[in-house]
Amino acid sequence: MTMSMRRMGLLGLMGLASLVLGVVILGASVGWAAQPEPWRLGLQEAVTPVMEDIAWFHTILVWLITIITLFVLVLLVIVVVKFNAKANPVPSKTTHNTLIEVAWTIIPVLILVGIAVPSFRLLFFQLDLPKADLTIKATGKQWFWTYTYPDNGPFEFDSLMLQDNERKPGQPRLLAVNNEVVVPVNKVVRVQTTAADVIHAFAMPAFGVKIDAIPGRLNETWFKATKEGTYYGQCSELCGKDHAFMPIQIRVVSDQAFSAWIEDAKKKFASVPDNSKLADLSAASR
Ligand SMILES: [Cu+2]
Repeated sequence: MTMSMRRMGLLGLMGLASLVLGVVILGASVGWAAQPEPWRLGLQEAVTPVMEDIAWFHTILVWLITIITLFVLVLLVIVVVKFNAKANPVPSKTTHNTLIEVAWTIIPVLILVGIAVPSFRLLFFQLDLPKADLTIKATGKQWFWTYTYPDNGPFEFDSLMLQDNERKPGQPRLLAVNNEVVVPVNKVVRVQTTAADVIHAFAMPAFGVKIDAIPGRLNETWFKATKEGTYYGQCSELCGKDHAFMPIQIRVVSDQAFSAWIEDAKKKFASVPDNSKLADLSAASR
């Protein structure tokens, strides 16, 4: 095998690898669902304006990367075929070409600026909280989440992953919880996150939400779910041995269903005792 043949083989392999990678990434940008699925490569279905923008931006970038990669591959192949030692025994001594040098500086700069503009627009969209219709507070704990609804009354509940023997048919393994978060559809929900022990992260792929939950600090983000349904997410910060077993389940419902759920929750999760009850208890124990 001659040197150039070996080089050809190597380049061919590299080309094939980048092509496969391109196809895989392209595949990753099609196909949707509201929870992780076996063999899924793409993003989950977007159900918030933020996630729609993220998915759009992701697709644009994948196309851009694919085109650039193929362009570079074509250039490499031309170099290998036209300018190897056999085809081109007397190499040119050219060292500068002002036009090409300016072009290969300016064009990438323009591409990067073109990426930066929608990128920053998306960042501001995510981080600039609109006026919220309601707030939920998620506290990460080893290894479950505790939720409160600060503007809907004094109740608090723990949300623990269902074990295999607790799951009903249709409830996904490692994702379904005993007490889900319920929010109204088409309402701006402010999510406040914190943690009681170590750093956790509140992540809901279909909503485009991922935010750290840090002890002693209150982070906030937002979402506006535009489609009723049940959505699953997970803790996304390594937080100890059961990090993989503290999923997040959010059910998006109509306004009426949400009001009804709030009334139920106030009774069901009335674990935060008000003072009159405390007085009763202490009187009873006397
Ligand atoms: Cu965690």
